[in-house]
Amino acid sequence: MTQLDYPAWLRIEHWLNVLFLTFLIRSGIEILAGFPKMYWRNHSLPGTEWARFTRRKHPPDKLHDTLDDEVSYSSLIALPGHRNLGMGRHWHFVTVIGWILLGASYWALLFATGQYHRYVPYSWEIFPHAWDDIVTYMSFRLPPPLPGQPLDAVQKLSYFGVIFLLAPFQILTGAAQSPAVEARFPWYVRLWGGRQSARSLHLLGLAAFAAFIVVHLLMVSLWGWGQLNALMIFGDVRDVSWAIGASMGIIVAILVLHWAATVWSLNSPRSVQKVLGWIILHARLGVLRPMRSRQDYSTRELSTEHRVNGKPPNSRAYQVLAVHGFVDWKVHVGGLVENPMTLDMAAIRGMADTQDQRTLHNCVQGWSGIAEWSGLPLRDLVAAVRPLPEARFICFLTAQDSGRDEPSAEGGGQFYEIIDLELATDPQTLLAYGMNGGPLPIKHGAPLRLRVETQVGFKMAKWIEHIEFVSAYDRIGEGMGGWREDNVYFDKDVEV
Ligand SMILES: Nc1nc2c(c(=O)[nH]1)N[C@H]1C(S)=C(S)[C@@H](COP(=O)(O)O)O[C@H]1N2
Ligand SMILES: [Mo]
Repeated sequence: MTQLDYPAWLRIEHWLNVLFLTFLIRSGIEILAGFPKMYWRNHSLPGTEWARFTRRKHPPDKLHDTLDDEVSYSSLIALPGHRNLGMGRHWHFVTVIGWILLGASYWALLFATGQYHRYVPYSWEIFPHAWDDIVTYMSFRLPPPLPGQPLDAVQKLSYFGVIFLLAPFQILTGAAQSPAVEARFPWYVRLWGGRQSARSLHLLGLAAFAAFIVVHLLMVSLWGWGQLNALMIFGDVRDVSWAIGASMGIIVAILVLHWAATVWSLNSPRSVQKVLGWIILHARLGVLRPMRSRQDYSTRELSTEHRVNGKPPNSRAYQVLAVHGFVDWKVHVGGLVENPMTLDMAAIRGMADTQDQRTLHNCVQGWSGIAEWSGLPLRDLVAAVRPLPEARFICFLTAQDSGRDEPSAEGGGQFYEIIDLELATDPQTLLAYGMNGGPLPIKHGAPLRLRVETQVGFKMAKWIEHIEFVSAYDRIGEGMGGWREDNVYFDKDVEV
């Protein structure tokens, strides 16, 4: 049998795992702060949460908008803390790429070197053994290791569970929260009981990881802190005091990295957004961008109440046009196109047969809802205006002025969002003018809003009045690809 020693790769990966896991946990808590309420059903209906991590309540009289749900956590638990969902997402996604690569190499090496014998149980006998071990621990004694093996039965089972069940579980429930994955494989999100159930399970997975870490540290101290540190540093027990020093050094280095990531994110979020965003973008475009939305929820699954993000335009012009159901609303479509157009709503409705789709909406904050959206497929509009070869992006300008309409938001100016022209080829990318069988309500973007079903909600501009085909966006706003990207450092291409 393989000798179950502690080869260098195992020791190195152990400490890298500490680094990645702690980054994942803190950035995950930052994401939780974006919407600190947990649900089981896709609708995330107010009042049906099974857990909440905020004490804040909202006055029921004003139009409730989900931005009001975001809370601020301390940097001690969240990366970076202080209400920075955009930064939390960047750290979570960049770390998860590293963690998945680490995990894949760990599994491969476990099997290639025979080290998997340490963790994979040989027989069902292990369960009664594990029970005996638990009883022994509870009487404050240490159980014997399994014959000829380094671990006792509960330890072996716990490591097996964490490495082969819990880690994949977190990756799979994480993937079930990606709008691109949900749009392309609606059965997959159903498998987890829906979007909110996947989110809840992901949080319970975090709780299981946290419990494992606490028990692991407790066990290491019970079994011999110095000796086990020596095994994890040098692979043998000769230099216990050096090993304790070295592992303390590694832990301090990890804490310094946490501190540096926090300070960098709080002081210079734009550069974090650019650097980490660049890494994440390439992973996304390779894996998630090719996914096309194929959603068709049943009418039974529609949410009775769909949450709202963003406050409607509070201008005289908008109010006046609303009085007559926006018959005079004009949408200018231009830029790098052969055939620019100015369309009223009747012209937009007349361009093609109305397409209806029942889809799951994912807000970046974490809530979801299902609605039926009706409108003009964006690709039909694209075909009608004929973009020039230089056109690469579509910019949606809206009638909403954030400073005027949403004074609590971090930033002002006209709300706009930019998508890659390529996203218009998705058959379910829609310019919606109807919702749930009626006209599009004002709070949901009347008279015209975008639906990009493979992306997160904030890309789907509401109250659209101008559509411009452009070759670059670096000189629009802060040059990050949209209002949210400019002002709250979200990522531009949000397939997760
Ligand atoms: N003009 C404008 N469009 C917007 C927003 C906004 O604040 N202003 N919020 C976005 C976000 S974050 C989400 S989740 C969706 C919410 O759509 P709903 O309000 O119809 O649910 O709209 C998006 N479109
Ligand atoms: Mo959102």
